[in-house]
Amino acid sequence: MRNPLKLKAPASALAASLALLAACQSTETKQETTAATAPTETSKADTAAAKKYLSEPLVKEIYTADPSAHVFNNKIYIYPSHDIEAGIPENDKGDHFAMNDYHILSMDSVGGKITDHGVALAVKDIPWAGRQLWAPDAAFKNGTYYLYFPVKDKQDVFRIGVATSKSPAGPFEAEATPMAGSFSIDPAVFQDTDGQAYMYFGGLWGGQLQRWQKGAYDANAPEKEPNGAVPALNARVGKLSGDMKHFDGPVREIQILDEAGKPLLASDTKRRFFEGGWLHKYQGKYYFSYSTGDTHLLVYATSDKPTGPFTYQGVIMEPVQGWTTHHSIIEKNGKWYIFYHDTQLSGKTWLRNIKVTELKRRADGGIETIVP
Ligand code: FUB
Repeated sequence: MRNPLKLKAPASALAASLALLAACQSTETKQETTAATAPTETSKADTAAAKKYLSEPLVKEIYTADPSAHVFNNKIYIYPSHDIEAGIPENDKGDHFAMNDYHILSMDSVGGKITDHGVALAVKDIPWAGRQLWAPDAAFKNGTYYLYFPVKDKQDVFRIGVATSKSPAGPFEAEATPMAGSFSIDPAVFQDTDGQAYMYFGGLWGGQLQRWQKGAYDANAPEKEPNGAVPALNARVGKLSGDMKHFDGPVREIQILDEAGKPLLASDTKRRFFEGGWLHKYQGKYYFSYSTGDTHLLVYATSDKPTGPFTYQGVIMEPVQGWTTHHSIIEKNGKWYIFYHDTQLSGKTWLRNIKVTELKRRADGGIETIVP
């Protein structure tokens, strides 16, 4: 079960969550806040507990998760999920992650003032959507910004939609239908140096990836992935068309291999793909990083090609507080950063807060493990 009690929340953080709850539901207008804001009563009370965390939440006025960060126009834009208290009991399908809209955040540099640009897209404005706006991503091409979002359709099947805007901060207007051939969750779009864009996506359990093993949605498939000494189910990758709104050709399952060149097995739960994929390029190599889900790690694998096969390399981040772990990686002014989330503010796994810290590499390009 996606159990929030895996790691205990500090008592002061739990108290803070009650005080914050009302404010968290209502931030419809543009707001400005600061990463290291003047201390409020809540944050003062939190100081002692916060010391046990590597980084502080980037925003405290709303709950945010699944941060996809990008540098557009020399600013950092963050495309997170907007967590809310929906009052839905927890289950392995993630019904309690019942988000309704997105807020886009921006800052000039890490540590700078954060701007919350208000609601950028809401479920009610997506013609085909049913419920649960999960982890989004964004891209820019030829004067247009693209927001990619997973949401369940009216049949309760996750699909990936695309919405456009002339501003990186939105508001975004959704296309009338989901992307043809899309399914599951957690889209991450990577644009290679030759201009070609790729979308990586997929997530197990509540993300429904295990329901697509036969090429079409299987409503009778188990709620979890196959287990044991069988190849693990993997993320999908598809080339995007020139207009960034369609897949250009077939979507394929990527391969993640062990050190002996064999596919990772489903039983290898500390290394196999679960959800939250991200692709970045460093010194000509492609780094595919992802969450291992029920073992709560962020790990990575590398390849000489954007579509893989990828070879498993190691752990980027040890478990955070909370069940889910999700990240993105960007470079700004020669430094690399990882955006991630935990549940410092609320102690509840479905009410998360985004954070950022520096990503450091070894001389061979390997990523140093972060203890959050
Ligand atoms: O936020 C809902 C889901 O939780 C995301 O899609 C997953 O990656 C996990 O973070």
